Amino acid sequence: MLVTNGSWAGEWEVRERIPFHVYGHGGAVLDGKLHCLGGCHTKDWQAPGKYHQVYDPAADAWTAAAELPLAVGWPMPAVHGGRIYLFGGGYFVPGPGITSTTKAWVFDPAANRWSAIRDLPVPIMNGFAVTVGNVIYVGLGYNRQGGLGTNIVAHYRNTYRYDPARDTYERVADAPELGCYASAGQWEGKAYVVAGANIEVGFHDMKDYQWADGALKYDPAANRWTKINTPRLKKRVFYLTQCTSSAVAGPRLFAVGGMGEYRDRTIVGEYFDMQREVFREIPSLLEPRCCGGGGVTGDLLILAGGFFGVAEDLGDVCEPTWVLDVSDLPEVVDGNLARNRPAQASSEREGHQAVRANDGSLDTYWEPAGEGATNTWWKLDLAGPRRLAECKLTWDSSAAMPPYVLEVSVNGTNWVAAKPEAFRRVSARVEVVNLAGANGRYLRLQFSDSQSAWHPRLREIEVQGTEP
Ligand SMILES: [Ca+2]
Repeated sequence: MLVTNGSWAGEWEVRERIPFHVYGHGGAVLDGKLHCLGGCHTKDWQAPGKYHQVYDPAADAWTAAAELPLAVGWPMPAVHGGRIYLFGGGYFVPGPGITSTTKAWVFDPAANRWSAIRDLPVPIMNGFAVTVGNVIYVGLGYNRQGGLGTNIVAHYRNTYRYDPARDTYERVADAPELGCYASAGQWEGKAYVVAGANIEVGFHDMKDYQWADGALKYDPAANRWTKINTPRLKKRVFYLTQCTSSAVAGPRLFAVGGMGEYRDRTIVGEYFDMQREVFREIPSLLEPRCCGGGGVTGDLLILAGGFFGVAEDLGDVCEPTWVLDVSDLPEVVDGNLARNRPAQASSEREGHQAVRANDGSLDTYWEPAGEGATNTWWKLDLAGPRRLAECKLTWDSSAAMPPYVLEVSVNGTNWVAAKPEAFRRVSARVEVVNLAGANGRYLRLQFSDSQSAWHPRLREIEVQGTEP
């Protein structure tokens, strides 16, 4: 949040346009190529097609593969054993409108052919499917029996284990909450789901979607789901990475773009770190965009299709393909770059020196001398250039936090302040500041409260980042 595009070695890059621009499609990566499956080609969200469009990032070229057996939107794809499995989705029924299906298929790239597999136990669209080991977990989403919000007859917490070798489903534990518009992934044998919303209401009344937060984790060994309550940087209903389990690189599960208010699409990109179970930011999108399907091939996160437009602009289906090199995202180390580094302050009360704020102990704190906090500052030298991720501040009291700014500097002379939206209160006394890949050697806190005798007591500051 300190920096925008340009400070990253990788930036979003515009690539060849998708031939049939679609939204509400599935995204699956197979053999280094992104397959965009189905989706709607016009503003009529009840008119999905059988599109099967394949993007090869090495050639920067799109080709067509065998069309889907059924024209669907919001299906659930997963990749297993060199094939794409596609579960459910919504198809158009004359009269009632778009309707969830139980149908499921497998795509064999060598034969360029789709074949039916066993039907889902219930009709599902807009849920999730993800491969873990030799099986595929599929579930959540909803059963829509017509185009209106009132035609959604069931939202699911159901989860099924599909065994590709036996072509069978087995119901496993229910998820702890509902979810749709999801990006899913696996890490170390567990499935993770970042859903855009908890429920689907019929497209236009955004406030009723129940925005999802945090993430869901399923542990097959224990047959147990867990809700992970770590907050997102921004809650989003219609992720641009929805309907995919391929937007994953190592422990990073990407949740990019979306629309959290009616027609208010976003440029915010983030990922869920499945290893550390926190959300972190990636460079912002080039334009606000939602409702796509994407995936990661090699080092590239690819976004294709989706919907543009902000505010009163109804928007339109979008054609540009965007890629981001995600191999260069900063690694967050388990450690504290601030600990015992040189610290200074505008003043120090006896026994509460500046270095007490980064001595690794919550029992000690820095406190300035005198009363009030005007012209008060605390400064840290990280002893070399660092790529910063985030900073955690533990204060002494939950009493009204003082107005202060956190600044970063490369040279100790020119300072850049973190924006207000970078600050996140995680408990009464603890704030986390998203530094999002900023480069710097020095950190400074500047206090400006001249209204009272208040003055800061900083128990500990911890800084996460990497040493280049
Ligand atoms: Ca301390």
